[in-house]
Amino acid sequence: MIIDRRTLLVGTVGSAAALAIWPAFAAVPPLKKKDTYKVGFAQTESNNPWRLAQTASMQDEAKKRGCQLVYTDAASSAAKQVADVNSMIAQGVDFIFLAPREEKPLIPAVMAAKKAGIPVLLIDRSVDPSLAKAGEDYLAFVGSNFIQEGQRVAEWLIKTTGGKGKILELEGTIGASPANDRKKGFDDAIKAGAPDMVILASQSGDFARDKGRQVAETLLQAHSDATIIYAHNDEMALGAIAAVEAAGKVPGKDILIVSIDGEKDGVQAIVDGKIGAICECSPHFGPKAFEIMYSYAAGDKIPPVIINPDRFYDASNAKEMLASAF
Ligand code: GZL
Repeated sequence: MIIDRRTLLVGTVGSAAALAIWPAFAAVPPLKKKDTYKVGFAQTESNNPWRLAQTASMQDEAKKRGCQLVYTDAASSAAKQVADVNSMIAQGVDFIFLAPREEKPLIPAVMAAKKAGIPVLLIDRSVDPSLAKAGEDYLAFVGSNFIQEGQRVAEWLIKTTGGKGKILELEGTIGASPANDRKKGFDDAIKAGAPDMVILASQSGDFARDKGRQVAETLLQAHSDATIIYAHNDEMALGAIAAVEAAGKVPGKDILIVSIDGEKDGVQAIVDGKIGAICECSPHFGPKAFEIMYSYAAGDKIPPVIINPDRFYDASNAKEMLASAF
């Protein structure tokens, strides 16, 4: 009877005999070279166009390559996402694509997959680097440079306003790497490049349109002198437009709004003059994610961090680029 590596590991991991025969994975578990795979994709939620576009991209690529996709939706719960990964392990997937909803709670899922001998590729979001390492605990991170996204939006603002303005910041999901890094990139760039600009308040809208609207309403009431809103994603920026208009102010005139993602409604809002600029964050992960998995199986060295390039939208190009927005 052939006991495959994973069964033995999962079945007897921790016993001296197992460790004697199967050394614990110091590095990322290997992936056998095959034509097709049974892969898991653990999504965070499906409550906005960005997540839906990412999921569609992964499902399309799995279908194109004839891979069986075990898809889960954590419905905005990090705890459920951990359970989802554990269920994929129990189903014996060959490989896991994971977009960790928050940086710390998903560490046990990454480690459980490693212990089970299943390589994990982090797509879009990452985990706390002090708790898990690329190239050791998981294969790699592929996604945008979120710090740079925040910096690019800040630089556009400084240039456009001559370094003047009072900012309200709508943060993404608390504990999520894009929220942490978009805040760091933006706030540090404003501090360093525009001493006269001030961030009046900063609060999470959880990357959601209605929550973003509610938070923007509250902050606008508390800070009637605000002249800028920086939203960590378009959904919250679109919510903020509604809040600005409800406050009897004109978005793009009284309040300059900037954002990140590049969803169709967001780019259209630039065309309509309601949003000033958006740094793109492409959700189209499918082709690259599967290419990395097959390259890994073929024995190629995979870099620990693979950055997706982001385009930038403003009034100079939004109209012509609208068709290519997601
Ligand atoms: C960013 C991604 C974020 C998007 C949001 O890579 O994780 O999650 O910016 C989405 O729109 O909810």
